[in-house]
Amino acid sequence: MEEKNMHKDTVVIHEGYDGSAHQGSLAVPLYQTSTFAFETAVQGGDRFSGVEAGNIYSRLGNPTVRVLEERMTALENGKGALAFGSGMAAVSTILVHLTKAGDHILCSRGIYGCTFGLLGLMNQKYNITHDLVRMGTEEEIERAIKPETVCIYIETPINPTMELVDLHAVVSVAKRRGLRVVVDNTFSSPYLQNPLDIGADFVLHSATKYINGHGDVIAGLLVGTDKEEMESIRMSVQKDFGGIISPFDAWLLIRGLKTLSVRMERHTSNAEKLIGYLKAQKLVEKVYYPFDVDNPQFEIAKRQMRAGGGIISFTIKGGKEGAQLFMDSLSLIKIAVSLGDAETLIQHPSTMTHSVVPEEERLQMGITDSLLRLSVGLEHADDLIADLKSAFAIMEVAITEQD
Ligand code: LCS
Repeated sequence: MEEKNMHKDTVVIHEGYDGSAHQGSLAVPLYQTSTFAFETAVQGGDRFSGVEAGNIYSRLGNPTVRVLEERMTALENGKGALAFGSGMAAVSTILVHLTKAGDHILCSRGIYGCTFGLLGLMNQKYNITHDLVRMGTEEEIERAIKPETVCIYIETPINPTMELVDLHAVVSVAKRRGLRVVVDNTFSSPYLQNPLDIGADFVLHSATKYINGHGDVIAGLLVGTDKEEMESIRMSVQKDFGGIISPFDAWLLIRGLKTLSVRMERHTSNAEKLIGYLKAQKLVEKVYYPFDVDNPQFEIAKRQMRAGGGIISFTIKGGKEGAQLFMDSLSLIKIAVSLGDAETLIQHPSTMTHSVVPEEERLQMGITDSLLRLSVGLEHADDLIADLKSAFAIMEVAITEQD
């Protein structure tokens, strides 16, 4: 069977690696080296000039990193991928690649806090402006486009509100107006959503999250639809800004990625059990999850995602104090930023991941002080529900005592 016809469950394990070229090693070898010795001086020159293909220096490419990049290219149905030392290095590289001073970036109404920070920096230093807009309809997107707009940058689902952006609508406007589309696919992973199939130009990931899945690496990945363009980014912005991944971290990602499909299925089934429980709690005001039947965006979710994944957001009674008391009352579930790990994590976006966003914009994004984000892990759902249950009981007692 041709590899390109294989299922994602198989691609995550086999793509881009042939052990017979590595003494039969089943695991991808770790090339933990900064540089590569040339056989002759002429060969070194030929590698630099591109006359001969081959390794030069690990900032320009590394065999272990290359396996990860090929696997990601196949997983996102792209034509080329680049691996980075963080998700933010992937975000900054693509935005630097696509823009110049004076350009404008159109963004989804919500974006990760540090992406928001980066856009502010680009504005201050290079007069590259941006707008965060609700992209509910094609008309709404059209109206926000300026003569200097060069790209549309979106997250869907949006961190941390779980609001969706209709990828078909964005792509249709972008094609009409000649704009590039970049999608941060961190929350879905390539197992649940493939924006390039819908017509986006670039997909990126904080690989720190589901791609790795084990909470022990910070990394990023960028996948594109044009092989030559990806290679030109490798030899320009990535090489010269230098935000590359280490071979060891790439090796850990290759290891983590092997279980992506089984992990995503468990994250999703656990999340589905938890939303039922959370929606029945009187201390919970609202639950946000893409595949919840009560979600007004459920139809969009079904058009562009295979399942809802492992992140649930919800608002809790009692505002900031209520949210903090609830978090402090949990014991199995850890209070931590990041997501997509085996451990279930909870965080308070308004004081944590999105605290850099000024209050007015934060509220426009839907991030109130009572919003909590739960990254549902791989534990048994009953144990998670038991932990949530005891935290709600502690809150009930606190409320009764107050009254
Ligand atoms: N994009 C999204 C959607 C993210 O959630 C994050 C990190 C990044 C990009 C940046 O990736 P990094 O450089 O950290 O690998 N999100 C985090 C979060 O929600 N909690 O902690 C980090």
